[in-house]
Amino acid sequence: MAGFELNQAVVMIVMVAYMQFHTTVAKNTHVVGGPAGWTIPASGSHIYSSWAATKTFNVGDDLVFNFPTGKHTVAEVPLQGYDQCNTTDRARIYKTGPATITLTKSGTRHYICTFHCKMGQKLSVNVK
Ligand SMILES: *[C@@H]1O[C@H](CO)[C@@H](O)[C@H](O)[C@H]1NC(C)=O
Ligand SMILES: [Cu+2]
Repeated sequence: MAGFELNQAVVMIVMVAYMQFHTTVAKNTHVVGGPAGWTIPASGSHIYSSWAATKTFNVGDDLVFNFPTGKHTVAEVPLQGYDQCNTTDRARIYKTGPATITLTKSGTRHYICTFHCKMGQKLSVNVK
């Protein structure tokens, strides 16, 4: 009987550890734009909106922007800056590629390349 209870206790401990692993460590890495990376899109920013539409972004996930340092940047900007390619109110700028950005809070986040935003190099993600 004691052995049976011990087995149950072990099973419980393993289950709790498994659940904690999945709630605290589960984090996804999203490579922006897939294999094409962070670049001037051949046919406009819909390439990045289409890419984002296929993903679910959660707090704690990472965005990886793959680009050669000096060729592009990643600036986090408010909606107005995203729409108008205006970097005045940018929150942060990343000039070294690849740039990994952790999504630390929920809501919509906007990223633009300060060189090529007007050519459609911009990304908006909705973080759950
Ligand atoms: C860019 O944004 C700033 C701050 O919101 C604003 O003052 C400025 O007029 C904007 N510039 C352009 C060209 O829209
Ligand atoms: Cu660029």
